[in-house]
Amino acid sequence: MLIKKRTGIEIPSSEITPEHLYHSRRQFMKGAAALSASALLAAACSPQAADVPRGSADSGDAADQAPGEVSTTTDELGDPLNDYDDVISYNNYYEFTTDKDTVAFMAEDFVTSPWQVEVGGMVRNPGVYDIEDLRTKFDQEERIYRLRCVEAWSMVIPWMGFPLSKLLAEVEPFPEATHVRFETIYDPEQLPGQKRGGFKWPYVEGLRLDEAQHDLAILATGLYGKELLPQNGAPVRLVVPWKYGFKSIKSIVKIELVDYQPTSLWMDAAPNEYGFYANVNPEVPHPRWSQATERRIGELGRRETLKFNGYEEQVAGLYAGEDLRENF
Ligand SMILES: Nc1nc2c(c(=O)[nH]1)N[C@H]1C(S)=C(S)[C@@H](COP(=O)(O)O)O[C@H]1N2
Ligand SMILES: [Mo]
Repeated sequence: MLIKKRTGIEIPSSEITPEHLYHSRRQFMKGAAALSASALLAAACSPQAADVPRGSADSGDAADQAPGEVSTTTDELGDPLNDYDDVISYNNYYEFTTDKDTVAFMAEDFVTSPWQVEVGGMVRNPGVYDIEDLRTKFDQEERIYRLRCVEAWSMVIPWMGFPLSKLLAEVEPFPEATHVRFETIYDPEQLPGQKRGGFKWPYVEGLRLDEAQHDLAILATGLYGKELLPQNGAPVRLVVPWKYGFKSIKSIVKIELVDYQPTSLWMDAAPNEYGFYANVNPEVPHPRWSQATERRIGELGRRETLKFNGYEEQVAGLYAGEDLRENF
């Protein structure tokens, strides 16, 4: 993984890019949005979008959003970053809708300020953190990560954020704490999906404490050098790149240290399909589909899925001696 340390507030790219380049980039993005291979792919792969190419309707808004600065164009494996437009317009966020192409539109007016995150449970120093505290207290770093959805699509995303371990160190977990439990905001008026049955809202996720303390696990506050947009989990979301995307819970309001394995929303909804660990593993199929390959958004054809999503060297030690089929 590439880590570039950055401190302080990011300047919007519109202020640091010469005016004419900024506008020509916007023009380019608008043209590209209508024609990109990923738009065609998305149209081909999602029935709802089949007869309405993206770029014609709501992704006009997406194309108006110019990305900020990033330090590189690829991840550490040489895979190109996904286009900003794809990252902000193809999303899973069931609190809005299950239609990935419509989340961005539905989430447009989601209120992310003021915002507080309560950190507590089995800790010496519980506290309520204002989103601004999280942005300024902890150095924001760029982290280029692959995101592999359990549905077998993936992207490469340049996040901005900080290691969760830094926040945990500050609150000082008691020795009895074994796991970390995360909760998304519960607000059915703003999140219409929470009025639907079938899921136990709010969205809940969890990590073992040693997983949560691993340097690769971050709390993200931005991507492509800009603050997160609502569809990507603004104002703060978890990113755990070696696990399936559903572990990376969005729009967090509560982080709790506990002494039990939390039951996530997905474990509760379908325990035989979604386990607590959800480590990316091409050898363990989902009960309804293979996990051996994936579709990288923006590419034709499929790629082999990598064990632990390509982060095996860094994280395999967390699971030494464990049965990865049993702990799926
Ligand atoms: N609260 C909440 N968090 C969530 C989800 C969700 O529906 N609700 N979807 C998850 C899934 S399945 C994926 S793949 C990622 C997608 O993140 P992205 O839209 O920023 O790419 O968010 C995860 N976090
Ligand atoms: Mo996902």
